[in-house]
Amino acid sequence: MAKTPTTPPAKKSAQKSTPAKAAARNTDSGPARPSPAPAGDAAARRMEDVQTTAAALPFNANKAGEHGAANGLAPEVGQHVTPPSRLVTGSTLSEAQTSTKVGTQAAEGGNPTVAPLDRVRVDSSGQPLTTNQGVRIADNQNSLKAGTRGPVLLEDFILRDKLTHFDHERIPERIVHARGSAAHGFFEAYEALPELTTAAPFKAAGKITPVFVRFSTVQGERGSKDTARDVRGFAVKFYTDEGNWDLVGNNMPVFFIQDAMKFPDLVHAVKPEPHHQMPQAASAHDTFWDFVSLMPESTHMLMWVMSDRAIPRSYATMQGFGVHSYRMVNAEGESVFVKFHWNPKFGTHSLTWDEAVKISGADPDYHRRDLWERIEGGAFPEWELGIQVFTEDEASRFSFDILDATKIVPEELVPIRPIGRMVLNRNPDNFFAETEQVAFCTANIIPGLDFSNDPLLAGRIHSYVDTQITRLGGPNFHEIPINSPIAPVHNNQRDGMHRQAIHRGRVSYEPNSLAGGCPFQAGAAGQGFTSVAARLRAREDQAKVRAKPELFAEHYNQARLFYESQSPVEQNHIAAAFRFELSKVTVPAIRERMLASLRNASQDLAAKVAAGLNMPLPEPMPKAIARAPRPEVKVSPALSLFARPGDGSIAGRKIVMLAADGVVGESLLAVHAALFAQGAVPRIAAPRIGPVQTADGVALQADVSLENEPGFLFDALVLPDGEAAVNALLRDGHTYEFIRDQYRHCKSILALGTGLQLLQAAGVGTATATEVPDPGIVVADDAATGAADFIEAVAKHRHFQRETDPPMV
Ligand code: HDE
Repeated sequence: MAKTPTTPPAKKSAQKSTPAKAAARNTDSGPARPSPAPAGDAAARRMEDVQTTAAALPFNANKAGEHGAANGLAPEVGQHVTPPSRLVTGSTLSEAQTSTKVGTQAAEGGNPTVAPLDRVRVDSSGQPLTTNQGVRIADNQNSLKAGTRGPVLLEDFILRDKLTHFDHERIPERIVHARGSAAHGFFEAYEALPELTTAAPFKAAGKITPVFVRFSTVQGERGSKDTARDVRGFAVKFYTDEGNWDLVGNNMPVFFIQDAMKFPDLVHAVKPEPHHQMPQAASAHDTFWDFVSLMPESTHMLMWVMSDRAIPRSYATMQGFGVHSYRMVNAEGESVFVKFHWNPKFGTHSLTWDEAVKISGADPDYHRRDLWERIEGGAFPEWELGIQVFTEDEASRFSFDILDATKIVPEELVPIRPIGRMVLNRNPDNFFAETEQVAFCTANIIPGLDFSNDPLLAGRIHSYVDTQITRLGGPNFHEIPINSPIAPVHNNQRDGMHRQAIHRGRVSYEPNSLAGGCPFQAGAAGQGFTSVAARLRAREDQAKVRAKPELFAEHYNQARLFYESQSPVEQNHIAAAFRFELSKVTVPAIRERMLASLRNASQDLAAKVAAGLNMPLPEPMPKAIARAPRPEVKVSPALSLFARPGDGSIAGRKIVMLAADGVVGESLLAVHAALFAQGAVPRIAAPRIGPVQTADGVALQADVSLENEPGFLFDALVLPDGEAAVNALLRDGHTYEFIRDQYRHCKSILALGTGLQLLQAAGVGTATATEVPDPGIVVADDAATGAADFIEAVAKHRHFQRETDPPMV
């Protein structure tokens, strides 16, 4: 490559006029035959070099190969040549003029819009306030007026700069998944997977790929509560060195519907009802149950949504799923189907319904705060990525269709192979710039992966890109820093709202000869993305149809599988959730229809729900399939939340320790230290924040008051020793709520010494309803033993042995 000119072109007056020089100074027409460029004349040199470059590509050598099926399998690399000088690809000779604004010229083959986010991070330490134009603001307190009591002047460009920007600070919220929180982290591959895929993240053992992950609820608006009963979004953007891959999944492995055609109907049904915009972030209303009771394919998903999976304790304690079948493709072009699973290191843990409802009032940001605090505190959320791999032949023998997003592939049928881990270890610097502006698109896929023909996925491939165009104001949302890949970006897309990249040169089309053919198509040899060519076998001919495969008509086998695979506690919770939701419905016919459908999934569940609603059981709903195929798996223990208790640690758990004047400080602080040492977050709560007078003179500060953080916000409770403190706490009604809520929500309680009196006064026994000692209630005089037993109890998360319906306490 020839050297770039660094000196400005010589001044006109000093030049000797020649026809070549004169021709090179015009932007239209040109000589019949180019004359050799006189030495030192950049314009003439450019003209000659452009001619040389264009002449090196006398015809489109790729044209012939573009035709026929072979191209589909292995498209050619686009023809290209290296021009004799960079003058050829420049926009203007005047790029040799530099300034502190224009800089110099684009680095060869460069695109700094894909550089690390530091390029746009701003820090204002030690800096004066300015307008958006960089003009320093002398007075940020007063608008400009005609006299101190006079009208404000239109000329006040500083006020207008500030207000105008403020007036436009909001963008449309996501139509679904509006409420969410996100974090940065990394994915680390356990091993290379060459037999399965060429996808960049899986190319070598230990390979690190940066990720940005956003969790969300589906139904609620951007400011809605975190603990609604809802599906959670689990969207992962992998910034791979071969382009961005977005695995936009949920915390449940199935979905309500089978075809994208029904998505707007589903969302209209579940969102607040359009006439009065109620209820917010809740499925417990007529339109949702009207719709799903007429859509039996939703039944399986309803089981998941009515289970405790819909009220996770933390984003860090829920699974994630890719939901659809995807493909992995190896270097030979061979492909297999895969299902993606994220399994949390901290285990799968949920809230109880009563707790979720209360938390939504006291802390609507419960999950957002939890994610933030875990990362700030170093208890980094972590998941293992696993895949289920199966071929089309294997899939053809399954009792369900792998293109049906209302079906799982049971782990007992196809085991999960762990292939890497993901750790979230960095909070965003700015919620709007990162979490709000991140644009996940299922269309973002990389070589080595491909879509399946799932008709729901097909709609998503369109919808996500489309939605960002309105949400983020135009087609250049990929240039917003959080969305830009780390892989180089070079193409001929130009213009549009808010364009950031400044492209050098005049060529924005392909094929071209004027830029030496660049950027050229990568072809198969250049690791370009190629779609899997294989067509799925179908029984009917491949005519254009609006139809579903026959097996999509089987709606209940896996709803039953899910219910039958739950522990009795979880089954009770599912029944209670259906009871609650359907009791909120105002139209009896809808309740009845839903019960009729549930009978096809589980007689037991239908009977429990009917009893809960004080209703007789209706006749089962007619089924869409005459003879349902026999499922290969009847019970899948892996579907129970209890199947994945996690690493058994209590890291990240929030534990409240009650205190009041007269408390024994030493034992409380000993337990505090023991909990902290295990990575938990203990907090001392007293009637008022601030210093607490201890009986033993130990210095103690309450950082929480009984009124500002109610007990149900914590994972466990410690009741203190100390006669005077106990008496003081007994005079405060909050104390009883703390204890009863902890007890009702089946959490662990430690009573130190006289603290036992608090338990008794709150009407909480140390035995379960069946008179078996309650392992979640630890009574101890000695802080060290008490702490050890308590930590063990907290690690169990919940003690459902004590649960009754209705609650006794
Ligand atoms: Fe989405 N979905 N979806 N979805 N979805 C959106 O895209 C859509 C579906 C999921 O944190 C929207 O950027 C259609 C299944 C997540 O920013 C929108 C269909 C699954 C997120 C959209 C589905 C999801 C979204 C709204 C049926 C689980 C949040 C804003 C064909 C596998 C991503 C946006 C984030 C967001 C469309 C079904 C998960 C409107 C048309 C199935 C996690 O484009």
